[in-house]
Amino acid sequence: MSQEFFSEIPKPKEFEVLTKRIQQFCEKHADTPRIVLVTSGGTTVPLEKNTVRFIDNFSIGTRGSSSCEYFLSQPCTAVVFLHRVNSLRPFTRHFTNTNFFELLVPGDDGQIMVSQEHFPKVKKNLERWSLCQKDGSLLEVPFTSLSDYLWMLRVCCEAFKPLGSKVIIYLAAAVSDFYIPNYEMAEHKLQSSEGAPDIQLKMVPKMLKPLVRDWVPDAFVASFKLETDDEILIKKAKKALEIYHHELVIANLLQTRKERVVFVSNDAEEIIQVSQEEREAGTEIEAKIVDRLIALHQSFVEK
Ligand code: 9Z3
Repeated sequence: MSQEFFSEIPKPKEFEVLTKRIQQFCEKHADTPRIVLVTSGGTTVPLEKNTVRFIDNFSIGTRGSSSCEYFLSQPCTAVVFLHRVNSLRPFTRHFTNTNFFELLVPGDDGQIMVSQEHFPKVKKNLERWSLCQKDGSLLEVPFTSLSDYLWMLRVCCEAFKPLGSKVIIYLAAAVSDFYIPNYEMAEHKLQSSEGAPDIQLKMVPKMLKPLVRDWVPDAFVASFKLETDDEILIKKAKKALEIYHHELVIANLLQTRKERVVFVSNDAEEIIQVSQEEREAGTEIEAKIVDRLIALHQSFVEK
């Protein structure tokens, strides 16, 4: 089924280049004790092949980019960060609400310096980012559309397969459930003069199935379940575990996703939360999520 589906969706423009980079990253990290794939941000569903309009969702990649940082702060860990273009990225995410020029001050001798106010934060994040560049522990892979995302997800997983149980797949991206197949998509911009388009969306097959069963059968797979209705959240998380047989579903509500998640596994339901005071003191829920996940992965590997 998934094979057939892939033949209906276009490959990303830079497919070969990105695939090579991912394969080289995996070769380089063949002996690194822990390898993580973090997916982040929302996927677009284009309405035209020469895309002017597309369907999108709310996700800006806070969960993915911050989790990525916390994974990288663990010892002996390398991360592939599969992210939506222009969504939040590790280390630079701390500056997205700051006007770029406010970070800088012109010096007397024509030099440009970082403002005193922002200096500690810039220094800290620049140092952490530079370290990742130097030791090659972070590979950032961009996507925009649903089809880009699915192709690159499969490539990443297939490259990770030989690395076995030391792999963590952390699926935080908000992925569309609907798409327009290539053969039904207009070539050029839809014309308003022709009236409102009658577009029939199709269901995207659930990729978690081939992912868990075929692409990375030995990896620790953590998917996220997002709902807006508290009544059905845990039920649906359990259902996902039953169907896909992976290790963990992290259940979150749109409205409270920054304060509370529930780790749903075969033998437990565990609430992870940050209090108002903790948040005000700068604790992010992703720090706790990643800490707990690392512990679960450790016992998974030992088993
Ligand atoms: C999540 O549930 C993430 O936690 C969020 C993070 C997308 C809510 P932000 O980017 O948001 O920090 O603003 N991701 C998974 C969402 C999803 O598409 N899950 C599918 C589902 O619920 C299953 S894989 O059916």
